[in-house]
Amino acid sequence: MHSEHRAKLKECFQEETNALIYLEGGTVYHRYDTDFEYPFRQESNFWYLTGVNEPDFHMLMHVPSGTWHLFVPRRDAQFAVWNGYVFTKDDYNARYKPDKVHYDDELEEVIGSYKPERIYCLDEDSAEEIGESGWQTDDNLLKDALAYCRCIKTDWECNQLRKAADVANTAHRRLMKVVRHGMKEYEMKAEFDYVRLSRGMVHEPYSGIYASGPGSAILHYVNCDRQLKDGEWFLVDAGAEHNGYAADVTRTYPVNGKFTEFQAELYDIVLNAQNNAIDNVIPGNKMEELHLQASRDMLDGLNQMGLVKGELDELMEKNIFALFFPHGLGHFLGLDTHDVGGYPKGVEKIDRPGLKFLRARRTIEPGMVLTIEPGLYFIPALLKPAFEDEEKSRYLNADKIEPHLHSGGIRIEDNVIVTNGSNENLTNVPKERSEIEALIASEH
Ligand SMILES: [Mn+2]
Repeated sequence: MHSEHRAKLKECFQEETNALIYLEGGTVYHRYDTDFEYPFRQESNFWYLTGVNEPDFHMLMHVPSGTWHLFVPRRDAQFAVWNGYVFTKDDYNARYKPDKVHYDDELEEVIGSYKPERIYCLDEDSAEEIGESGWQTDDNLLKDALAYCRCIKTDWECNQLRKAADVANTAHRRLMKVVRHGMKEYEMKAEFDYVRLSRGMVHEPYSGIYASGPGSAILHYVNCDRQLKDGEWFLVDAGAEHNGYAADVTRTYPVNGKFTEFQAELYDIVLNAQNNAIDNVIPGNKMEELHLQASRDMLDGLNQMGLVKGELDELMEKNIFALFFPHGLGHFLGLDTHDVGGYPKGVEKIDRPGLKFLRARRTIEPGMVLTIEPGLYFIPALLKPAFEDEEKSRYLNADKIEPHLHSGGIRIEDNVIVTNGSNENLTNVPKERSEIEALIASEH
């Protein structure tokens, strides 16, 4: 597993005759100037290459031979008093199976023994530190090389993602069973976290969003304290993390479990766009094409509902979709929720409303893992100025939009592994209206 990752990285530097790769693992963070420790979670690149999820480690890899060295912290007895144990080099050797294990104060000596031509570092800071002894460093290539490797998942990685997805699926189903008006958003979070934690997944891959009513149109809603009200939307964007690998799933449904006619029409527009996009997550297609197609599908739906008006091509050209769908269609998923590899060298972000934040722009290949998450939102901060804008206002039916301006929004998000010619959807949570209504009704 992690040896496979190191072998992939070594391939990227195959022209090198005597180079080293150096990475520093993560450390513990404290809350401001206190002794409150945030739970430790390894830096993703370090975890990817070593499998070590403990603080204060370093690693070196000699490129031509592939020999990898693990540098472990030299702890004193006080550490054991507060943290339980002090492990020896032999303990770490058995646990992580590096080619060589050393204490961290031996780093300089080991580097010196190679007399490397160049040392590849992840960032400027570590390059500066390592370069202090006069070694030539490069902080440019390693990050891109790791992004290139991490973007295509191995079978083992896909299995970790499946396990995270399985727990996220169960937790999302539970929320559909317990949702009812009068509950607080944090009670919904508690239900989700109960499933996640009781399955041993202590880390959240990202701060979940538990948003009702108008909060469902706030893309990074963090409040989590509002009461769920009859007739409103509830949007939950929450996942799980297994061995560092993330699930990232969103569902939106009416708090009372029954879609109104208006909610149903709007919901089906998003669902239809999402299903179309997932069908097109196949090798050879490009993420931006999928994004534009989903935007077009949803604009077409809004046009048929009479919320926007005009000829579809013209509406697209005027970026009217971005008023209702102001984020990217999806992103890579892996050790990071917004995983690396979205922009390979030479591909720039497109400076166009709605596309600017699209995190994954590259041709789809087998082994990539993506989220597909279209959404439609009534965001007063975007729509109100648009009503006043001479150019945009003529494409908007303000009279029909205004009554819904504070009703929130809908997002539906699944996680998809690209396979040869097709894909595997890891998310198995009801998203058809009839399935959602049935599940919500089942426990009431
Ligand atoms: Mn996402």
